[in-house]
Amino acid sequence: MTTTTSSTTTSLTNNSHVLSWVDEMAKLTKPERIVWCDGSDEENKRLTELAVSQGVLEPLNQQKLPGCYYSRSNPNDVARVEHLTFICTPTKEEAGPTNNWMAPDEGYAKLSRLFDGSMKGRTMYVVPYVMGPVGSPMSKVGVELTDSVYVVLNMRIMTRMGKQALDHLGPSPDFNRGLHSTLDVNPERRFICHFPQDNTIWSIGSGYGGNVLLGKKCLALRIGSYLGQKEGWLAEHMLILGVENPQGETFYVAAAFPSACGKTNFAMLIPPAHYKGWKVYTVGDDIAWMRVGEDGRLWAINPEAGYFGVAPGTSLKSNPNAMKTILSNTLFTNVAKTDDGDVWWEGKDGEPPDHLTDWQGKPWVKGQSKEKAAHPNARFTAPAINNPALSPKWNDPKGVPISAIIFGGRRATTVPLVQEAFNWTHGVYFGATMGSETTAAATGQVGIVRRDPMAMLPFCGYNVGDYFTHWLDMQKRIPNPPRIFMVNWFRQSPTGKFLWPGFGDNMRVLKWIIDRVEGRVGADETLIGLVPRRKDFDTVALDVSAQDVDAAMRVDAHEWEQELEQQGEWFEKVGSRMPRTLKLHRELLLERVKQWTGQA
Ligand code: OXD
Ligand code: MN
Repeated sequence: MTTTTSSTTTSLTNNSHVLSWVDEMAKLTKPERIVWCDGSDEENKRLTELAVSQGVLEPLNQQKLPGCYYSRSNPNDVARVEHLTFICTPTKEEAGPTNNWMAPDEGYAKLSRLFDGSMKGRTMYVVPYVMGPVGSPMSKVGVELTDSVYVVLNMRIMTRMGKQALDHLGPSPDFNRGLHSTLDVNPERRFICHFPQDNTIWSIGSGYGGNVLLGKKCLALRIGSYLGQKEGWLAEHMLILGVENPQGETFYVAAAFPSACGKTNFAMLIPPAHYKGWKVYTVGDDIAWMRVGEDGRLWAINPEAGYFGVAPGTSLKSNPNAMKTILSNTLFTNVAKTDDGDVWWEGKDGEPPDHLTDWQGKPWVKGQSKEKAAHPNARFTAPAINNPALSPKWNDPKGVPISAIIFGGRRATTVPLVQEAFNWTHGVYFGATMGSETTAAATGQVGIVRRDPMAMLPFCGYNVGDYFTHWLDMQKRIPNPPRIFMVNWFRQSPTGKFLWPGFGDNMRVLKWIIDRVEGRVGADETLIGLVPRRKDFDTVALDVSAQDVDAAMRVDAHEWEQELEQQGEWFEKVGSRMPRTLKLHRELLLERVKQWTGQA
């Protein structure tokens, strides 16, 4: 071997645990050189220029979009790969029925064979990063070793990266060990393996964000949820927002929605015009880490420092704050490009230009090209500090106190626009049974519900039954718990029309939730939860008929009978670790519903 591997020592840290691990991984992957990332502006400039010279990034129009660059991924590598994502725990039972499992020895052996020499002739970047505000006791450090300059530049936006992370870590061995190589970007040699017991992630064969920005889904959710269970806190797939009322009081809410259900839009919501003096602030758009504070409330931080958002559908109508956020220092992946170096995607404002270069680099002509110009999962990676609605507390090491937790699926039927849980157990039940309908047009089975508990189906790093138990147990730790709500923006009429307009009008639902938290309004008790009394629900200047609002809010006992039966099938799938409390809770609800419909 004739590599000119540079020294694994660095002036950035003398943490012996970091140094010896980097050394060990370099011996395995055999890079030509090792570059330690300090996170400086100078480094960002240098690496951006390098990425441009290598064709990894293309500069966009710097007058219109200063500091913005464009990247195209391999067409075989455009999304997270759930079937190639593994939880490597000593037993299969620990990973549970919703995860792919591999034994740790097998995982290390299999991936070592692939990583062996995978960085020959390449640079290994050492990327130290903090998830969460620097100096916060709620934050965690990771170090990602990667041979992708694209990953480094994205990590710089998405995390607090560089020397600050090594300073935060000090001499401690407590950091996540992330190893990533793009190898030859071949789905046959692509694996995303998590070793929760070792706080380690090995990802190979992909260059796509969710698989390779290891701080995000891999550390902040999969490993994070495991650490949360062990250490008594919650790592959740939730946005965090603050709502300020005209009196200047701010209430913070955390909300879980499945991927691609508009979390970024909700986190950046602009209230309707008549909400004078109200303001919504973004703390985070994807992930919340929540711990009990000294005051007995649940406090949340957003572990991320940027947004890795879906571009298609983002417009001045759907999300004006996002459109402002992505005007500078943003990386775009797999969107389309205009002839003057601007970006475009389906659902952006206005008519598509006559001519574009599509996400695969091919010419795209309006009215002629059949394929979409941007990939449906095209992304922007944008710094949080660009967001005009960014909360002044987003970087607060204490986090923000959570008054309400919202769960929301994408349901065409059954689930009302909003309901409040009777108690903590019922709220956990909301989360555990959350789901979205598949259209399943190909098989004709419309209305099959894919359960996505707490929106964590692809992200829970341990047995989902134990995860439910952990949620139930958290009640003991939280003397002043948040109230729990369930929302559904996606209910449809029998003819398939959406009953609720969503977007900014979701403020009306948020207002009711805040009113409940403050004890300002009562609620009607139904068999399955507490729903708004019409007089308390704001419909001023709402462009929807009263009948449609009623239909969106309706609780139909017959629909619920079917729903509760189906929830039983889901609980069966969870298997032996499904908490008895939630099973009994389902039986109780079902029994009452059956009494109502006359079936009992
Ligand atoms: C995401 C996801 O990218 O949930 O945030 O898939
Ligand atoms: Mn997400």
